[in-house]
Amino acid sequence: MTKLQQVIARLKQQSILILGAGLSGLSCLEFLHAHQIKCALNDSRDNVIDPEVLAKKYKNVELTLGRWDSALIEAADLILISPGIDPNSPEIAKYIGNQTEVIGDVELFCRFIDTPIVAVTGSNGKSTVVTALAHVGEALGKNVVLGGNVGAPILSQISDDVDCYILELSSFQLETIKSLRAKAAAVLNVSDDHLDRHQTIENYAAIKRRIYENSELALFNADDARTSTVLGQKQLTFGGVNSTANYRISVVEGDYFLNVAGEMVAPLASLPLAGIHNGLNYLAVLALGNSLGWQTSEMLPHLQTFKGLTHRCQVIDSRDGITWINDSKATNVGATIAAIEGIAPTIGDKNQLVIIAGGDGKGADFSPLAKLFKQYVEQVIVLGKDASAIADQAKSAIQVDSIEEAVETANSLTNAGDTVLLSPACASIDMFRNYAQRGQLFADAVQRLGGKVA
Ligand code: UMA
Ligand code: ADP
Repeated sequence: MTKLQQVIARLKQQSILILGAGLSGLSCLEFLHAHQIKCALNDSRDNVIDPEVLAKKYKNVELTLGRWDSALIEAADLILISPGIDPNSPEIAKYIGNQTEVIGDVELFCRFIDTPIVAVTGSNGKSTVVTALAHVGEALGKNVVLGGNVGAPILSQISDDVDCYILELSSFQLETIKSLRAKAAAVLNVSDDHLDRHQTIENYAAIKRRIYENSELALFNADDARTSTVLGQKQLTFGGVNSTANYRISVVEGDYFLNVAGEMVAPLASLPLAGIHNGLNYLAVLALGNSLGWQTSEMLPHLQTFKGLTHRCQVIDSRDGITWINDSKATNVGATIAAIEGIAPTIGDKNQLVIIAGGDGKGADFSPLAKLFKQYVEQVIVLGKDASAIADQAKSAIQVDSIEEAVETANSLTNAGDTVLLSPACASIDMFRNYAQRGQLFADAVQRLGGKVA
């Protein structure tokens, strides 16, 4: 019997409930359906899926929408829970029996996959690192499959002859992980995020470090103690200019270089993604690629052709001489700090940096922003649920009600040569569908301005 056959045989004996009818819940449903395994599906919200369409495609699925179904939860042997649903939330936890197993789609995947897996987590940089690694792998002719938190649920990505699965994992997915045995695993960094769910940063960091359990190689950030592990596997580090990491940034005659085991392999300025934080991302890609047997020298040309992801410090085309930067994916304080530190030194002394921030802070502490606002930022424009908590970090701030008003206000405060940075330090859900919609509306508003200089 293969591992997959064993997993399926076991699933067929269980009463299975999928919680959440989003991307991961539906990928679980599709997987079970493809293997003729019965299950129930429960989503506490209405209108997330059309029950008739679902019933046509998946016969015999018991479906409850609009409320948590306590009877289904109590009856389940196995709950496949979506990452966005907290298994510890009282309205669910009280119905989950002691014998019931609660896992996510990624844990199910790891129970039967023997193909090498590279797994990456961290508060920031995950999507950039895994997408760049997949880009490099493809360019080297490898059959790499990218999935997980980056967008495509991994159960819907399974295919034949895969050389390597590259998984981006969130703390929510790692919360229910037991069977991951990664060829290489990395925690890129840990800063305040999702504390509304994980309560303390220590708890959040410990969940992230579960990625290292049973991994062949642990790659961690030499400058961030919360990423390091004491498990017994092979360890490698990456880090910034003051570190002695295996993969580090070095300064030679004022220029920054990627340094791999003492060798300067590329000047940072020769690569497309700006900022020291992206230098660290490049180092992580090289280290993870090396762990798969890819040579640094063959990977480097393909880092050149990776142009980065939208909504991450992306410069928007504009005709007004102002540099408008869309960093809508900065959904936590750490990302905004990296953006300000990366961008501020590139702005001439005579030019101003204006920042637009705010949204749902998810319980984060914004005080680390105060020093950077003081040092680098001329104007702070705030919006959303935690607008005033961010305004408190600045000497003065202007509160607005919409992203369009934020852009107009920034436009009225700036001139050619200045930079306006949307880097919210917050999630977008209080005002937008997601960070991508927030970034797109920002870019659209900038385009509509027309331009101060033609
Ligand atoms: N739901 C309820 N009740 C609740 C909360 C949610 O019923 O109280 C239901 C919703 O109605 C919805 C479903 O659960 O139908 C959504 O489940 P979900 O929030 O887990 O979202 P998915 O669509 O399954 O997407 C998830 C990840 N979402 C989250 O972790 C919140 C996606 O990461 C991931 O790309 C996808 O699985 C595929 O693996 C997104 C994300 O925001 C990008 N991640 C967070 C982040 O990056 O910070 C962790
Ligand atoms: P994630 O998938 O972890 O959210 P992304 O690559 O999507 O990471 O980037 C999210 C945000 O973090 C963006 O604002 C980006 O500019 C910033 N960022 C990217 N890499 C790093 C890093 N290594 N350290 C801090 N911030 C980063």
